[in-house]
Amino acid sequence: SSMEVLAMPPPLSPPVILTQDELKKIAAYKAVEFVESGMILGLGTGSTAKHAVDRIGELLHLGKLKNIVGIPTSKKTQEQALSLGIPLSDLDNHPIIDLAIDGADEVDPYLNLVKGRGGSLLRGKMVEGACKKFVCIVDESKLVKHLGGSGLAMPVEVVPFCWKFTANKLREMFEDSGCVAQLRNDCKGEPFVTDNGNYIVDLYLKKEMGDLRVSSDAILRIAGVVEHGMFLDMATTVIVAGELGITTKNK
Ligand code: ABF
Repeated sequence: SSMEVLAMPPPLSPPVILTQDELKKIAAYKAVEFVESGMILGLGTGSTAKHAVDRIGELLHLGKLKNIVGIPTSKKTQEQALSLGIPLSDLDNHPIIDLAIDGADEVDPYLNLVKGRGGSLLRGKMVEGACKKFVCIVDESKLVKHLGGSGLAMPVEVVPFCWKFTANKLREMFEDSGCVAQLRNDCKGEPFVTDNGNYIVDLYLKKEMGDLRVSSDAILRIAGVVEHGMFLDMATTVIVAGELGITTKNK
């Protein structure tokens, strides 16, 4: 019997699927291209910003960057930067920062952000508020049409003193949006404590919030509130890494 030899189709190169962490790293490395020697740099927090801080440490060691001063946005980033040998200082000594690079949980079309789902927001808001340029780095999963409409938490940092009272004021404020206000717990079921010794109340809304500026101001008027995770009109650039490439959005 004869054997039929079938022509094999040419091998297809497998599609390159990047993991979410690889996308975060791509956005982070792109942002570090904005860093120049001699800059005072705000160092962000979270799994995306971590790649940027690693990269800055690497460029310092390679001698490609010189005379950088880092201003960390959390204790965790402070530890990371110290372990990388990045010289550090603070806002008291450097009230004006050249550039900050940090992640976010949500980014709307106007470059407004939600931050703090990872637990850090107050130090970041102080540092990023003092920056000439704030480059936010995200993978495309963070893009939303409206902040707070994703069904995920809108974090509010509150003083521990009578936090239930404060949480209830917040819930009442957004009652029309079907708000649930929940104290954030750590992995042991104890209240999560921020770098500043405060608690976080996560707001879950069934409908997106109305005017963001009005909501922001109203939240900040509640006495027990320290700060919230909406970063309105702060990012000057957002770098988005997606399956189809990198997009840079400028204000
Ligand atoms: C911090 O990192 C927080 O403000 C924000 O919640 C988070 C984003 O984390 P990741 O990059 O890990 O998604 O800046």
